[in-house]
Amino acid sequence: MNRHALSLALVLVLFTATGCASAVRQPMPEGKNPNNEQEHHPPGHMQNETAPGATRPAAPVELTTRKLRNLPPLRETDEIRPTGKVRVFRLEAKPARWEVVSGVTTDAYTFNGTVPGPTLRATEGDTLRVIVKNSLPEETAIHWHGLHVPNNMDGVPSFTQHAIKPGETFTYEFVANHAGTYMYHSHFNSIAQIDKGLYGLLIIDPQKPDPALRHDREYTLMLSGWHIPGHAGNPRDQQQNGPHGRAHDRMTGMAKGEPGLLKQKGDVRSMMEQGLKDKGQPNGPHGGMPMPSKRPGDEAGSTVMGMDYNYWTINGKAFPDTQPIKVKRGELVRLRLANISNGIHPMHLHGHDFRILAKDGHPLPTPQIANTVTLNPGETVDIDFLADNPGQWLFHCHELHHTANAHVEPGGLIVLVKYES
Ligand SMILES: [Cu+2]
Repeated sequence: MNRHALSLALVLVLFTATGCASAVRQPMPEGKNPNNEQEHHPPGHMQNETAPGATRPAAPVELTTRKLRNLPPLRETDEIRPTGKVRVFRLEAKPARWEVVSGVTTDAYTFNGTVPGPTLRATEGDTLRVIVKNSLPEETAIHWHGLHVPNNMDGVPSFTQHAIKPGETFTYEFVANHAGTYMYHSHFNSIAQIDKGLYGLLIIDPQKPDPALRHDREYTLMLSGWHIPGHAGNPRDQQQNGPHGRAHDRMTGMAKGEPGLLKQKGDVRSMMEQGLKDKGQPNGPHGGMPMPSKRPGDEAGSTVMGMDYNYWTINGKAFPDTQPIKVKRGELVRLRLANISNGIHPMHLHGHDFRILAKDGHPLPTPQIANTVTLNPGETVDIDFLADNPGQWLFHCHELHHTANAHVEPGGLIVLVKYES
């Protein structure tokens, strides 16, 4: 190929490429329209929205993200001075009936009759004295999740203390040593006791809060999972039926009136219970994993299989019974999230971005801007958002099996962000 032929070929290639680009109306960089023709823009493009004859360009839109970035981060305290204040709390671990959603009530283990238990709150440097009475039919103990307590206050029977026997009282005492969002929960027969409701939030406020970072409102959201006997829809049923099998049919309403479905789910449960007894069997439902033997909590209707959830709750309630997050336009809203379940929850906020301020109580020096934050089991996360987009928005787990009640959508881990006028 001679030089002229090469040039021609190159021009043809360029022409063809330009022609293609025009045909599909790909956006061109500013000032680089080789054909000098009027550019086409898809509907909604800024240039098409300028009214004919208008001379004043529209004011730039200030992005929420920018506003969030301009806010100061949370600060970690360098030094805690004891305040000399003793904050006394009384917790009674006791059985109670708990309604996770209207019409669905289960046998729960509670602190003071509620799930979660009362939120314990103190300031850095305060002494926390928590008097725990065990009114359960079995032993228990409380672990202070995320706190640096003396070893004998850590609440792990056989390692740091004797379990608190039924009818006994035990007093925990320690200094609230760093600000943040933490949890307390049972650390005995843990899967059964936690999944029945033995947990709560523990919030420690800084001694010297940053006056430049003031939140107008604050909400706590504790995420938990439940296995409620007699209700369909645990993950193993789904595995048994396949991802688009009977469980899915029930979710989409295709299997309405189908006989035998619940019976089959009951059969699956029997198989699972048999599997528990046959511990270590290679082809059992636990793949040969050694399973703990039956424990006292099992008799009360719970199982020791933590992933056997069919209900998910925020502060003890499944959607639509979750309490809405009420905000007013212009407010800076702080949410403290804690995941006490054995599931992973990517929590997603509609219509807004938020800052991830702190993880496991610790402030992030540069808060991350996001609209989804994932909480692994045992994690706490603090986020804040600017309420600048009025309406009624969802804040929900994006593991969509967690936004259903016994496989019926919508339910579970959904909460509404509601603007008040
Ligand atoms: Cu989830």
